[in-house]
Amino acid sequence: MSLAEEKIKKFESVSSEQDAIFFQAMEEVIYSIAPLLESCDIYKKNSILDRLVVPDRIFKFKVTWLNDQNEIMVNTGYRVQFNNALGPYKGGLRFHPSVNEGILKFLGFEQILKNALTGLPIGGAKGGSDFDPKGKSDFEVMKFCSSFMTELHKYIGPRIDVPAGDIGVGAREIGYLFGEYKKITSSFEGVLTGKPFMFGGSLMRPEATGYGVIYFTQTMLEMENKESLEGKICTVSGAGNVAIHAIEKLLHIGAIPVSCSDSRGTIYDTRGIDLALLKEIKLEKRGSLEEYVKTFPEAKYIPVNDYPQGAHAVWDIPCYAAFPCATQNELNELDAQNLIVNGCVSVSEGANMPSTPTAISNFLSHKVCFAPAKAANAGGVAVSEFEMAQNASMSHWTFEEVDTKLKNVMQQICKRVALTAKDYGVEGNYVDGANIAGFKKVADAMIAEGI
Ligand code: NDP
Ligand code: 2IT
Repeated sequence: MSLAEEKIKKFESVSSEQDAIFFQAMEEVIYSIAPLLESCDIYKKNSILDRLVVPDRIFKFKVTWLNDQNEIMVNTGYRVQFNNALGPYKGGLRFHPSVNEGILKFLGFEQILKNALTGLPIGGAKGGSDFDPKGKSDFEVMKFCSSFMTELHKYIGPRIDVPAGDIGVGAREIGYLFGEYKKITSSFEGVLTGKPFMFGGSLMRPEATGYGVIYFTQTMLEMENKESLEGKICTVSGAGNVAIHAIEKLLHIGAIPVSCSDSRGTIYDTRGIDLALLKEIKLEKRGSLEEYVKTFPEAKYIPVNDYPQGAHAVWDIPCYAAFPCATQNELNELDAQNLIVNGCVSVSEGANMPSTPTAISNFLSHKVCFAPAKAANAGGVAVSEFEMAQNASMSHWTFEEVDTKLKNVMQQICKRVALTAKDYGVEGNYVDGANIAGFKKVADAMIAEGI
C-alpha cells in the first residue's frame, strides 16, 4: 500500500458521514503531495499530514433570535479554527441551510493552503450557520447576526481570528456583526473583513475574488501559450459576489460572458450578460434570475428542473473559458465532458471546490488549463489581508493601489503554482502545483514552531 493510500484509509476510518465533503478535499491534497512525503523524510518524521488534517479547535453554539412575528427561532453556529502556523486564523462565514461541521471543515482545510499560497501572514479557518438569509427582512438578519456575535466574539480578535464573508454573508451581514462586536467589547478594531468602506472596509474587497479569478486566468493562459480572453465567449455560473465581479472584469477586458445562474435557473444571453440588470436583480432586489428575461426576452432562462438530470445547463453552453462561481460540486463529470466536447480551453474555479474529482481528472487528461479554487479564488482573502493591514495602520489605500497589489498577488500565485508543478515533474498540473506549494509553506512553518 502506498503512503497516500495508507493515510487515506486511516483518515477514512475516523470520518463521519458529514465529513464526506471534507474527505474529498483532503484526498485530493494527499494524492498531490504523496511524492513530496515519500521524498522528504522531515514531513513524515514530524507527522505533518496527521497534524494538518485535524482542526486546532471547533466551536459549535446555539443561536436564538426573534423573527418579525416575535417567534423564537433556533439555529446552530460554528467556527472551525483550523491552523494558525502562518498567521491569525482567517476565513469566511457562510450562512446557508446546508451548513454543517463537515462543510466548514472542508472549507477551513482548503483555506489553510489557499492562504499560504497568497504569501501573506494568515492562517486558515471557516465558520457560519445553517441560518438562511433568503426571504428574511433586514431586521431579522440583524437580529440573527447580533445573536450569532454574542457567542462568536469570545473566540475572535484582530490577532486571533478574523472572519469575513462567504455564501449568504456580504457587507450587510458583516456590518451587523461588526456593530454587535463593537457593542459587546467597546473596541473598534479590524476583527472582521469585508466591512463597508465607511467603517474600515477596504476598497475593492467586494470585487476582489471575481477580479482575482480573471487575473489568475490571464496569467495562466499566457504561461500556457494559449490565446487570451479578449473577444472570447466565456461561461460563468453563480450570480453572487464572486460571479458578478468575475463577469464585470470579463466585460472590462473585452471578453463575452454569456451566462450566470442561481439556485433556481440559468441565464444564457448570447450578446453578453447585462451587468447593470444582473446587479439590480441580485444585489439590490435579492430576486430571482427569472426576472432577467422580463427585460431581455431574447435571452434564455433555463430553470434547474428543466434540464436533463445529471448535468447543468450552464456547462452545456459552448465557450472558450468556463468559470464555476456558485458552490461546491456544481460541475460534474458529465458537465466536464460537455465542456470538453464543445472546445473549452480553460476552467478556473471561482467557487470553492466546484468541480468533482472525476470532472477534474477529465480536464487534466484532456489538457484543459485548469485553475483550482485554492489558487484561482485567493484574491478575496488576499484583499481581506490588505484590509487587516489598513485597519492596523489606521489608513486607507486607493482603489488603484489595491488593484495593483491584487494583480501582483494573483500573478505570483499563478507563477509559483506552475513552477512547483514543473519542479515536481507534473508540468501544467495546477492542482498538484497548488497543493504542493501550499502544503510546503504551512508544513515548514509547523516544523519550525515545534509541536
Ligand atoms: P453569494 O452568496 O454572494 O452567491 C452565491 C451564488 O451561488 C448565488 O447566486 C446562489 O444562488 C448560487 N448558489 C448557491 N448555492 C447554489 C446551489 N446549490 N446551486 C446553484 N446555485 C447556487 O456567495 P459568493 O459569491 O460569495 O460565493 C460563491 C462561491 O465562491 C462559494 O463557493 C464561496 O465559498 C466562494 N468564495 C467566495 C469568496 C468571497 O470573497 N465571497 C472568496 C472565495 C471563494 P441564489 O442567489 O439563488 O442563492
Ligand atoms: O473562501 C474564501 O476565501 C472566502 N470566503 C474569503 C475569506 C476571507 O477571509 O476573506
